[in-house]
Amino acid sequence: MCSEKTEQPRKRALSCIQPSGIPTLGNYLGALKNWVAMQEDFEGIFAVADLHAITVRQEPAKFRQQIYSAYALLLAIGLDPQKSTVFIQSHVPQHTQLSWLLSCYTQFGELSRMTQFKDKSARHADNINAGLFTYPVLMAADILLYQPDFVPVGADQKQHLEIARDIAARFNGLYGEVFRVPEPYIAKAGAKVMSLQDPEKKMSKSDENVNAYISMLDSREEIIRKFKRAVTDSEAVVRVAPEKAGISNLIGIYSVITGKSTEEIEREFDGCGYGTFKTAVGEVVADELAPIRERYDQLMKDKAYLEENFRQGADRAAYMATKTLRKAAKKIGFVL
Ligand code: ATP
Ligand code: LTN
Repeated sequence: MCSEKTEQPRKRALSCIQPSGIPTLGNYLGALKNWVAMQEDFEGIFAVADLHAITVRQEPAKFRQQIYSAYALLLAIGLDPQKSTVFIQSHVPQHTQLSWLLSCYTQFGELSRMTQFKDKSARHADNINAGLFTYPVLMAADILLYQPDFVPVGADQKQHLEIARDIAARFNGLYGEVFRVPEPYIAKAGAKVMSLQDPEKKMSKSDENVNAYISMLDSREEIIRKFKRAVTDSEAVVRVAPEKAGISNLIGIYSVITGKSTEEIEREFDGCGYGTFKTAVGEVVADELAPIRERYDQLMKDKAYLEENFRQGADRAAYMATKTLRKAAKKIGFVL
């Protein structure tokens, strides 16, 4: 007798990245690397969040290039557009449509508490636009449209994920089970990579100081040079400690890439100066990023291939998104 094999449906993971500049080592270790790892066991849905990026001014030609570039990078790190749905947010209009609906179920007060809004409005004081304020509602729509189980993000996005969960629960409370309430998936290692120039701040691709971050497309020489210039302390002992934020950050980076524990690293570099350690960190990072950069360069030469994939990705995404949007609209009472 042959026994019927019952396939468990795979759990869904969804995440997005803004095309607001070339992704950094922080984006890679905090988010992107996990997306690739999850793609085997999860049904992956990954997008370039271009609509989010215009909450700060973008120069049109450069912005267009950054969108292509972000999409190419997603494929270059190993996301397979046949296995996962990889698309560009603005190609699926259901995101903005659901965002409007959800904004009517989101309180002004809860949006006012978002730390990213407070930070960004301080940094862009001349352009505190409504989009910057309602950004978390669009992000909630990005997520809830696809009914994911998990959302893999860096630690800085935890608060945005909480509000998405609150909005979903509130909507479900009013109308019944419309949205799945997703869990954040924040890997312990690499969840917060800090700036190389100010280790109290997170590494950010929009930092004005290029020495503060490693871009995923930096050359080997640039990577090593930036690590050599990284701000540390004067003790010259390779160990993790709260008062040694700079060196602790470098140990964290070295640890995620090599898989070695903090203790192993402290032992390996016992008695070595910071110079030796910084060069070692630079080398492992350069080795990790080199093949990605090579694939990226090839992909950027083939716009037709990128276009074919992001169109297909958008079709697949729109199919899923339409179902959820219609369900939500019907519950509210719209005539469909
Ligand atoms: P910006 O720096 O322009 O504000 P960002 O890099 O914070 O943008 P995204 O590009 O949208 O924002 O981030 C993509 C993913 O990378 C998110 O999951 C975010 O949590 C993660 N991430 C961003 N910076 C870091 C960091 N320094 N360490 C770990 N993860 C990070
Ligand atoms: N807000 C995120 C990017 C983002 C996102 C999302 C992440 C937009 N939509 C949906 C996860 C799920 C950021 O700035 N890092």
